[in-house]
Amino acid sequence: PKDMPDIKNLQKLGKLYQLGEAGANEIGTKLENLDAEFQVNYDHNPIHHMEERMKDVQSLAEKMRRKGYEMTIDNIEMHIFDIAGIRVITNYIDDVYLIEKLLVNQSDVTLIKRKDYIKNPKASGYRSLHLVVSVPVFQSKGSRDVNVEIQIRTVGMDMWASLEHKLRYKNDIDDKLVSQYSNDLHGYAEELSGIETKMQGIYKKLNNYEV
Ligand code: 0O2
Repeated sequence: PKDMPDIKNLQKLGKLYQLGEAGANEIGTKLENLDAEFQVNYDHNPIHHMEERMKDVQSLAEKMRRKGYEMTIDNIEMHIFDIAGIRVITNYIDDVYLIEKLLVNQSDVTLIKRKDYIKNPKASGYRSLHLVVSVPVFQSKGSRDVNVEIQIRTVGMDMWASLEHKLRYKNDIDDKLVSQYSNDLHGYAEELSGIETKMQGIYKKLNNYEV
């Protein structure tokens, strides 16, 4: 495609992806360490599991087009914060904010951007806490601050987002059905949120911990 970078820029893009991946690894290790410490000290695992992903170049190009920027390395560095992403799936809702607090309080982590779609869900019903943090990555020629996007959400929110994502990208079913399912899913997001809050209440009574 004509908006894809040329060979020289492709090499620069490769370097950007390598840096991004290193940043995501740094954050991933921090999160694993936090979860392990919680298990030992509080007999509680805030993290259910994590998924790391690098944005594929096609969807990077689409996002640049959507935002109206020419596909240059400078523009990508300046305007795209989610080349490297980590999705953190937590067991309970409070764990989302616990993970945020413990990560952002670390002296080498800087919060760049925060969108709380749990307090303010999207029109679709989508819930998740989105953070962009910057973390230093040590390279042969010194340290570079790298942006990593972190999506933190519960098991229920994740289950919902996967199904809704599938519906969003399915174009072989009729519009009426899509709008009915979207409507149903909007309601289910609220029901799930209610159930997760109630289950968290029981869990907290059974497993008392103070941080
Ligand atoms: P991919 O391939 O996962 O990246 P910004 O990045 O803040 O400049 P953007 O992209 O509008 O602007 O950010 P937003 O809306 O905060 O977050 C985008 C990502 O959140 C999406 O990634 C999805 O992973 C997720 N998301 C946001 N809204 C919804 C929703 O209604 N339903 C579902 N299932 N997921 C959602 P991308 O960009 O789609 O793809």
